[in-house]
Amino acid sequence: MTHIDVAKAAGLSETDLTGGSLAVHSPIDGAEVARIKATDPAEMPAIIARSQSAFKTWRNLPAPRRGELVRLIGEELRAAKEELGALVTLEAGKIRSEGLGEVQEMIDICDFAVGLSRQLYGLTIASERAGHKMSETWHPMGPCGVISAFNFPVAVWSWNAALALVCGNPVIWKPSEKTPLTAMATMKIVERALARFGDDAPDGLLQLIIGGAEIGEALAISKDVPILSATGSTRMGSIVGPAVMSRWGRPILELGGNNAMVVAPSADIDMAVRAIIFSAVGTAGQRCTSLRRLIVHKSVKDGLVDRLVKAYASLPIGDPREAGTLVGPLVDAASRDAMLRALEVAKSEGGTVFGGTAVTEGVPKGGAYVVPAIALMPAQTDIVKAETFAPILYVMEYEALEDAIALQNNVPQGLSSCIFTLNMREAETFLSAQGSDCGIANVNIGPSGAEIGGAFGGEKQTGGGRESGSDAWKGYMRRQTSTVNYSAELPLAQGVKFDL
Ligand code: UN1
Repeated sequence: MTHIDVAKAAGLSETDLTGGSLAVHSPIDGAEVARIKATDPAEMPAIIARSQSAFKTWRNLPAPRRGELVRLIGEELRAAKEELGALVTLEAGKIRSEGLGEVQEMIDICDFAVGLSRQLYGLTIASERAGHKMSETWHPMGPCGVISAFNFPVAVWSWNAALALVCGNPVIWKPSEKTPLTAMATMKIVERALARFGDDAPDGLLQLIIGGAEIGEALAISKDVPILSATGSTRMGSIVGPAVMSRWGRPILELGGNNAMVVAPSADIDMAVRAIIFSAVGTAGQRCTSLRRLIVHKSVKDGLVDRLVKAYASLPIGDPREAGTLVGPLVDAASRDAMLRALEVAKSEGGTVFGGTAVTEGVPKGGAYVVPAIALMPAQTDIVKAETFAPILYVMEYEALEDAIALQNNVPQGLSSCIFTLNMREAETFLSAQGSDCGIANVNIGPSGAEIGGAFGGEKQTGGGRESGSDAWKGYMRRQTSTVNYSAELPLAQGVKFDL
């Protein structure tokens, strides 16, 4: 199938793919797939106004009815899974199984949100005053902006949109400029669900805007967009977060990760090797949750490194559409160059590097393919503390668990982490208050590939936001505390007397 055929099979028409000024390239071979129309920044006020007006209707619809729309979106996604998954592969360069997995993640969050639509639970609270009732209720907030990154071009939108919708909020989505086609195809799927849902869905409930920083900024500065969920680099978040907060909006930030695995002496090394390979080289190291640092006990380090170096030497690198490929391309040449530069720095900081070269043979021409790298480091140097969005695994050793945990925590980012150990004391210490400081901490599982049922996000430079499961929905609603006095007295709290 040609690139155009893949895009058309996912529902995009000739008109969608041509006549605009924004060129879309496939990381597979660098070929131009489409030239699409970008959103004129001058249209942003009207787009936001449409969202505000949709909010006035949508917030009044009972939440289970709102959930019905999300159920239909999930159904349409199931029907379109193959085609949308193939487009994710084309536009983001993921291998087939990961492209499909991304769509499955969208389906999963839709299922979760449908159930949630009947469970937006509040509280009743014991009042200190006789004849008084206290309660807590959750209300819709208003338009929710979603800025998503190229590496999960559609799933990140769905975690936000599925929750925002059942919570009563319209959504305005700005995907990465590198991956607008998957977003456009997702909107076609959404349109089919909206058509089945009927007239209850207001115009402007789900909107897509395409372009660069300028339109993202319009979302960040508009007081009519009370929630802005942004996924991407710490640099982007450091601009978006303060902009949203300076006008008293609510940012939900999911930024850089620098995820580590501690491998303890008792670890099941066979399992650790498999987990390391998936989490360090899967998605070509371009997940926020990718494994970037291996902190290995001295007693097992040499054996583990030998096995990894051998396994890395036989990684199937190449066209992500081909069965058997495990490592597809990086998103573009700039990403590859950043990886090669980081490895030079690692060497200058005393590192010994295996792999980490550009691949040009046996791969489609025009793509940025690399051999994933292992870098043995003498210490946690500056380059190890930085997130390079590519398959580089820095290896360090430790002797006492305390030191391993200190190393794990001593980076600016705080997304995901894990320990491989069969020792219950070590596992529980890693998960305890004196353990990992990350939003995600796993035992005998790699740091990537989280299920949607848990809250997803992390601390420090990761931004502190939570999306997806658990009670992350509360981030999309406003909390209201109500005290009702059903007595004929007017007692004041804290026993204050104030009688005239
Ligand atoms: C991301 O890279 O932005 O946990 C999200 C994971 C996926 C999500 C990654 N479920 O790896």
